[in-house]
Amino acid sequence: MAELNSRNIKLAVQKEGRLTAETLEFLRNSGLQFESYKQKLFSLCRNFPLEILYVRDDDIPDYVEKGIVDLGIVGLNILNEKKPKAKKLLSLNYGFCSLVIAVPKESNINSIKDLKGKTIATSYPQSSKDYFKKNGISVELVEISGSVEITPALGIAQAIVDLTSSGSTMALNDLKLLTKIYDSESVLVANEASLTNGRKVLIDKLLTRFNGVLAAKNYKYVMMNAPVEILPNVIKIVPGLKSPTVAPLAKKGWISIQTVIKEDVFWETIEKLKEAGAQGIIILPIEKIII
Ligand code: PRT
Ligand code: ZN
Repeated sequence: MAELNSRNIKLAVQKEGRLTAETLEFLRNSGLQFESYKQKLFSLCRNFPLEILYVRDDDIPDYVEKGIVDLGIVGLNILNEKKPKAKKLLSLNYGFCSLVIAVPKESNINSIKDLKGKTIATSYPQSSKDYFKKNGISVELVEISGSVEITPALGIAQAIVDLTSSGSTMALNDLKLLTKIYDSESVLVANEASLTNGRKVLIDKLLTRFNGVLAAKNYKYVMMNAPVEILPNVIKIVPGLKSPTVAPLAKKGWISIQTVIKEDVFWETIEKLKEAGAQGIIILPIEKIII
């Protein structure tokens, strides 16, 4: 069992919020074993020298920059806002949202140029400042810590800059989207010194696991039976991550083909394989791919 000591690497994750469940699931899918009941202060992994610290998401960039932790998992939005001196290592493919500018549906603000001189409420002052500066539009920013969506109705602001994912909160507050500032998802970020000192070996081991889980999400494993003469055709249809495995079947002139197919072309590839004469196609999820 791993021990609590200074040789462990430390990873900060959100204690309680939108990213917590998916982050813990991602870590467990990476083969890390730990207890997280009520995520007290930290967990010690049973099978890897890793401590997981549970903190407010806003504190993660600072902890990573200062080396209180070696790694952090946090929304890209928080990194864009806090701009820590730290290295982004991976995008983790969950926690998707966008930072947007929205205005009341009835508003006569129709383009970002119409925002000139207007008051804009946001919890993302730095991202907003950067955006308006880049676009040469001077606005009055009001920093609000929560419920930014209701500020136009309260007469506090004429527009807002806020996160959205489904868009339903905007719709409920009679707001319409004016433009998007950036897209965000959950990311893995590292302390710069931890990437050059003795901890790098452990970080690289974790990265292999994380990349394995991420790559597996993009592929499916497929087994099929086919007449031997269509094999060249099958190889053309399946742009393989690796060369397909081919084995003879008891039925004369027939083979079994096993391969992987990329998620984004999956169904069109399956259709082409069927048209080419493949039969009995079996599709399996992949747990990890180590390249
Ligand atoms: O307590 P702590 O400080 O750790 O958490 P928090 O309350 O600051 O953050 P939390 O848990 O709300 O969000 C954590 C992270 O989730 C954010 O930093 C983003 O990276 C990500 N994320 C993904 C979102 C959303 N989707 C999202 N929809 N963060 C916030 N929202 C808000 C949105 O602004 C709106 O108010 O959720 C509401 C519902 O959104 P719609 O568009 O689905 O209606
Ligand atoms: Zn927060």
